[in-house]
Amino acid sequence: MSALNVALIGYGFMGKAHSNAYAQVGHFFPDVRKVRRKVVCGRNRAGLEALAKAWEWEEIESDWRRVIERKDVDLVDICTPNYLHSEMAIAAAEAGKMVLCEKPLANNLAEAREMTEAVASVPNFVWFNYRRVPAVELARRFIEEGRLGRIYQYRAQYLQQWGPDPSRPRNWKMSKRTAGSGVNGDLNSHLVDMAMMLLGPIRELSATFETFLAKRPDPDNPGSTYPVDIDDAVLVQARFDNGALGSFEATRFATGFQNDNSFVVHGSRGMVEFHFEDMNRLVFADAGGDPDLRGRRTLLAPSPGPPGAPHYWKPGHPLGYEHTFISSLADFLAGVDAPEPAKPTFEDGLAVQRVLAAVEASALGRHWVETGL
Ligand code: SOE
Repeated sequence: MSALNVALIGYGFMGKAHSNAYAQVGHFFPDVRKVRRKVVCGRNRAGLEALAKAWEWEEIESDWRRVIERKDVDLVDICTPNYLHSEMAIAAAEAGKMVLCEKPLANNLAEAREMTEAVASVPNFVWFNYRRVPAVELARRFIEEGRLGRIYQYRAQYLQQWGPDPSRPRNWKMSKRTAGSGVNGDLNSHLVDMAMMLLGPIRELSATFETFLAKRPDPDNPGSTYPVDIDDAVLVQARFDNGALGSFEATRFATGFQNDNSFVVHGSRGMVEFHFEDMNRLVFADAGGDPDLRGRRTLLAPSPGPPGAPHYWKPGHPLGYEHTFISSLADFLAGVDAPEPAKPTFEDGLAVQRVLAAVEASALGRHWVETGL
C-alpha cells in the first residue's frame, strides 16, 4: 500500500493536534496506511514556518488552491476557521482528494449539505475526536450491551471559562461571519455528536442562547470595545428518538471550569458518568444486585486495542488528549481500505449540523423545533 501524501490547511491549535496525529499514527497503528507530512498551508508565514519546523512538514504553501491542485497530494485536511470549510472541502473533493475536516462541519446547514454532497465519492471524515476517548468507548459498550437498561435521561455539559477574559486576543471564534456561531458550533457540536453516537438521533428540542457581553473590551485598542454577535452560552432540552430525555449546556462563561466536556447517562439498570478532564476514568453504577453495593464506582478505562496487544501502553498507563486524534486518524485510514468507511463521516457531521441549526432556530424563535433526523 502506498503512503498517502497529506496537505494540512491551518496551523493553529488544531493544526498542532493533527500534525502530531500524522507524526504518530504509524508508530501505534503499524497496519494502517502510512502517511507523509507533505505540505502545510496557511497565510501567516511566521506561524506556518514554526508549525512546519516543529512537526517536520516537508513543504509550506500560502495558497490553499495551489495545494488542492497538486497531483502529489492525496488527502486534504482542513483545520481552518469554520467559514472556510465549505469552499475548501468542495474544491478538494472535486479534485478527487480524500477530505478530512474539523468540527463543526460548516458555518451553517446549507453549507454542510453542499459539502456532504460534494464528498460523496471520496473518503471523508470529521474530527469529532472525543468519540475516541477509551472511557467513552466503554460507556458506549455498556449501553450497547444493555448494561444500563432502558435509557431515561442523558445530561451533557461542555464548560469553559475563557469568555469573560478581556485580555484574550480577539479571534475568529468571536464572530458569526467566521465561526457561524459561538459555543453552539464550537462546544455544543461535540456534545451533540457524542450524544447521538451513544443514544441515536435527537428528534426535537427547545433551546436558549445568551450573549453575556454584547461588547467586549478590545485588547488591541485599550479603552475601546468591539461588538459581539455570537452566543456565549446555550442551554438545550431535547427528546431522542429512543424516548430518552436529554439536556445540553455549553458555555465559555463557566468560571472555574477549563475544559469540562462531560455526560451522565441514567438507565433502568445503571448509569455512567464521564468527564474529559479525568478522561481515563468512567463512573459506573449498577442498579441491580446487593443494594449495599449499588453506589457509583470509578473504573479505569481499558487500553484501546486487542486484549494483550494494546495500541498504546499497557493497562493503567493513562492516555491524553493527543491520543484521541491519533485514534481518530487510525480509524479513518483503516476505513479507506475497508468495505465501510470510518465514522464520523460528513454525513454524521451533517446530522450534527441539523441539530445545531434546530438549536439556533429554537433559541431565536423561542419554540420547540424538530431536527428532521
Ligand atoms: C474551544 O476552546 C476548543 O478549542 C474547541 O474548539 C475544541 O474543539 C475543543 O476540543 C477544545 O476547546
